[in-house]
Amino acid sequence: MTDLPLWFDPALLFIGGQWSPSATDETLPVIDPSTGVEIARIARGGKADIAAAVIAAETALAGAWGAMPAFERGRILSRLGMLVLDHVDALAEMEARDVGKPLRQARNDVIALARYCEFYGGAADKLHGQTIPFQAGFTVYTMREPHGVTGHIIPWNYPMQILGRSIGAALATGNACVLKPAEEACLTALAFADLARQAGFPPGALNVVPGLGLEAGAALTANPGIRHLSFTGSVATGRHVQIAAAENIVPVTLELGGKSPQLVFADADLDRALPFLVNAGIQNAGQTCSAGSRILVQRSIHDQLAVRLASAINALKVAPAMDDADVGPLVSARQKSIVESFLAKATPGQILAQAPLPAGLPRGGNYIAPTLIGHIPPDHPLAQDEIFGPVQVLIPFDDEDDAIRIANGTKYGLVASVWSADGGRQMRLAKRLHAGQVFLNNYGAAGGVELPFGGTGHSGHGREKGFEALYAFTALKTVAAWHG
Ligand code: TXE
Repeated sequence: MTDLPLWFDPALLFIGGQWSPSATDETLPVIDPSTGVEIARIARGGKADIAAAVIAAETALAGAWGAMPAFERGRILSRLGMLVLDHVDALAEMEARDVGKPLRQARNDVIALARYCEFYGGAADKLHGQTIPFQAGFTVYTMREPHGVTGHIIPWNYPMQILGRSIGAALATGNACVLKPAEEACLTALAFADLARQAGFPPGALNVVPGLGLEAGAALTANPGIRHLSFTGSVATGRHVQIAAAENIVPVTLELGGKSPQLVFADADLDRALPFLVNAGIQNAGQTCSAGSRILVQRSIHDQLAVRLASAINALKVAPAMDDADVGPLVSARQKSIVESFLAKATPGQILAQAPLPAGLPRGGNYIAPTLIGHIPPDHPLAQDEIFGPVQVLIPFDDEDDAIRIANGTKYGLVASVWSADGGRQMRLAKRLHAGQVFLNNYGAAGGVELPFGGTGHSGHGREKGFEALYAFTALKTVAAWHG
């Protein structure tokens, strides 16, 4: 059925180092978002498969994986990074066809996945405990231990990057992982599992169970063998995950997206800012948790920036993922209808720009015209809610206080940027912005795997990426020895 560059059977689960059908033998379709055509089938994992994966992970921890020294874990992870790079073309095409991501952007995700493997591979043997000065007669020290079996539920927007940051840190610290990829995006997760096998991870260290959220996902969050949960996705599902984690008293890391502001002051270098302002909103067709999807602009340059943004948005090219244009289709017909229902909230006068969709796009694809919206108050739903499509909103502000009031005036707090030549202002605003990451005269720092990432408020809690993630995936033990 498929002409995808697959070297494994995507209709199988990866549990305990083996490929097998789901317990029910059921499968789900893989739909190419660029065309609407079914291109493969994946397994529909469920409760029994999750239970088997958790047992496989526990077995790994009780055996070779649990006994493996940190440097060796790191060496295998680094080797996995090399294998990912060796497969860059196949992985990029697989991802582009699976989720509709333009090929170049898919390729960037492969490189990022390799970087996570390198970074966490190198960090595996550098996570040290401390000695603590204490009373006479005692020696006290701390050590960091893996939680045990960790559960990972990831979305479809950046499958490889999110998998890399979560699984990379968990494996580096010696946990055994059960991964439930999003039903819309399983191919690269399965490919990663096979590359992990090739790199030398023992059976059960990494298990991948595709399936639906309400089936495999819910079963994973409820399984009492899971000792840590990490979730990236919607606020609504994140709430379910946190409740399930509470039932079993396990720590949970939640990354739930946002409505991140970009603050543009009159003294900003607009030539530098413009490509970032646009790209932070339309990259991956706007389906980015950290999308800079609210552009707040100082009133004196509002009209000037509106004109420049409109012409940049109007010039964007939309095309099927493999044609590698600026913007591809949205991941699914469901996501397209979510974005359309947001766009229906704008009056014609509020649409400042809309790139034309070219004639001849495949009829079954989930294409949305990149759009710039303005003349809306900061409390408008388009300025408050995560749209998750190629839609930018432009809102004026008067001064720093006004900018902060608007910027911090949503339920989210993931990322923010400040565009200004004034160093004092940059420092003041970096302190006052409610966000887990603040970028000064840039946006996203090219995705740096080294940089801790996570949100406040409804954007979630806990930190991923960088060294911080290693702390999250370990429990600290204090040993107090009395020796007189
Ligand atoms: O997300 P879900 P959806 C936002 C974005 C988007 C909206 C809906 O605004 O429009 O969410 O997307 C699994 N127990 N983000 O419906 O449901 C599911 O199988 C356990 C932002 O796709 O959160 C998938 O693997 N798991 C976000 C994952 O959760 C469950 C990225 C995400 O799906 C489950 C994606 C359950 N009950 C969407 N229900 C970001 N932060 O970047 C679903 N899942």
